[in-house]
This record gives sequence, structure tokens and C-alpha cells, in this order.
Amino acid sequence: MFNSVFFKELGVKYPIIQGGMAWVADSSLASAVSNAGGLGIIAAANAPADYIRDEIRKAKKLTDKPFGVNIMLLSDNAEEIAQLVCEEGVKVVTTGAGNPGKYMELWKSHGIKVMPVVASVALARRMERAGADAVVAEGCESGGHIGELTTMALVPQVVDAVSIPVIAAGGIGDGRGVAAAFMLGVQGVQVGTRFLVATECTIHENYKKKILAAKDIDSVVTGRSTGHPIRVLKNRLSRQFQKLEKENASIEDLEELGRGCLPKAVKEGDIVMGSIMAGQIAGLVKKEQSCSEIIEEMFKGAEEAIIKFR
Ligand code: TUI
Repeated sequence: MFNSVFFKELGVKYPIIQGGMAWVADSSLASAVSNAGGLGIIAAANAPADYIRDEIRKAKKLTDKPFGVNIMLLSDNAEEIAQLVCEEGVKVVTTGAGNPGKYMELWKSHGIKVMPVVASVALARRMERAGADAVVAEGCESGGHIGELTTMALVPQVVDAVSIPVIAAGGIGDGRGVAAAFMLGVQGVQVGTRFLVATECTIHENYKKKILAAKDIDSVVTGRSTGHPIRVLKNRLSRQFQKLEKENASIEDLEELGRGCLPKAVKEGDIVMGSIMAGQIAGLVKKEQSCSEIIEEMFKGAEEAIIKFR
């Protein structure tokens, strides 16, 4: 039912992209998603170029299907990673937390399919003009760095504003979410939070347990005052962050508190003072499953949701 021309041309069976989750989305997760018929993504985040090169090479050994790399544009080495994906023959690039305009020509000249993540109509339009192959319209239900608009409000406005394919992200965790997103006019979905608990996701067990135990209202947005709003699950760190923001702490002090907190949660399993980035849909995620089970279940559920209303 969900036959997307765009994904078919990419050689991807199901129109689903795995979110480029910083410190989480490695070659294990990306290759598992690609092998399951989705589009797996390795997140470059703030990692050194040599590490990303190794992850790309590992993924090539683990899957013969296409996969992509997410470039986090706030990173100091974004430029280096932008070059690296060309050298390594990566097929797809997604970007986050900024405007990738200055790299577009380079990527297009290497035949890379480029899908910037956008949080506004204005950036979607600019990306289309710059030659993007698709845009991922990401609502603020998402985990991590977010924009202002919800998925329900952002996605149809982006769909109306551009002629390239649009992929919906933010708050999509099961078949009903996939079906709803398609009703808004998209050609695919991007899913992050549900893949956090995939068996092939290598994050610390404590992080997975926190996602599985999360309720609907357990996430909060911190960092609005720094200009980098981040959605995380509530814990002692998020409460300290909120307290400092209320006291009008300086950006330097807030950045100091947040530094290194994501790997602390992802790698060390410190769920008290680590940053547990997750979307609002975490409350819906109730069991650990393989990437294949997650994807098959989501598309079967989407078909059922649509058939119900025929
Ligand atoms: O990028 C994300 N999500 C992320 S990146 C990340 S790592 C990080 N760690 C610490 C501080 C900041 C980031 C964790 N989660 N999602 C894609 C996304 N991009 N969401 C929103 C945006 C966005 C927002 C504003 C993209 C562009 C933009 O404005 C750019 C412009 O020039 O208009």
C-alpha cells in the first residue's frame, strides 16, 4: 500500500528512515534497519572523522542495501564529515540542526541523495532551491534538538510549499502514526525513538529501560534560553537545567552543565545525570524488538489503520 516512488528509486523497500540519533545511530543499528528494508542512518554527531569512516566501512560489510549518514551541522567537524561522505561513496545524507546549503553542490556532484531535516517552511523552500532530493519535516514531538512546530502543523505546510518528496518525523511510533503521516501528503516517515529499543541498538540497557518505562508526559524541553532547545526525558539533570534557566543562568553555565551528558547516558548508562534524548512517543514504546519486527509491524499496522476507515 505504501509504495513510494522516491524510496523505490533509492532501492529501499519500506518508506522509512531511521533517525540520525547522535551517539546512538551506529553501523549496527543502521545496517539492521537497512537489512530490514528501511533506510538506516549512521549519525556523525560530534564524533571524529576516523570513527565515522570506520562506521561507514563496517556498515558496508554488514549490509548490501543503501544506508546514509546524518551530519549534525552544529558540530565543529561538519565540514570534514561533509567531505568524508563523498570520499566513502555514501549514497544518502541527512542533516540536522542547521542549513546545509554550502555543501549541497559538493554532495550533488558526487551523486549523493540529500535530505535535509527542516523544522520550518522557509528552510524547506531554501533546500528545494538548493537542490535537495527530499526534505524531512521534523515536528517538536521529536527527541533531541527541535524546532517550534508540531508534526501535525508543520508537515502539511511543508508538503504544500515544495514539489520534492517530504518525509514526516516527530511523534511517529506505530502503524497509526505512519498512516496519519501519509494522510498529510508525505512519501515516507522518519522514526527515532522506537529504534532506541531495537535489539540491534547498542545503547546502554539503562537507557532502553528508561524509554520502555516512559509515560506520555515524561519528556521536557530544556535549552530554549540557549537557542538550542533539546527534548529529553525528565531526570535530575533536566531539573537542574530547568532551575538554572529559571534563574537566567548564562549560556556558558548552561552549556557547561550539558557538556558530555549524552554519551554519559548512552554509553555509561547514567540515567540520573546523563541526557536521555527521546521523543514524546516514548510512552507508546513498550517492548524491545528487532528492527525487522519494528518495521514490519509498523507497516502492517498502517495498512490496518487505513483499511478500518475504508
Ligand atoms: O538535529 C536534530 N536533532 C538532534 S541533533 C542532536 S546533537 C546536539 N547536541 C547538542 C546540542 C545540539 C545538538 C540531537 N538531536 N534534528 C533535526 C533538526 N534540525 N531539528 C530541528 C532542526 C533545525 C532547526 C533550525 C534545522 C535548521 C534550523 O535552522 C537553520 C536555519 O538556518 O534556518
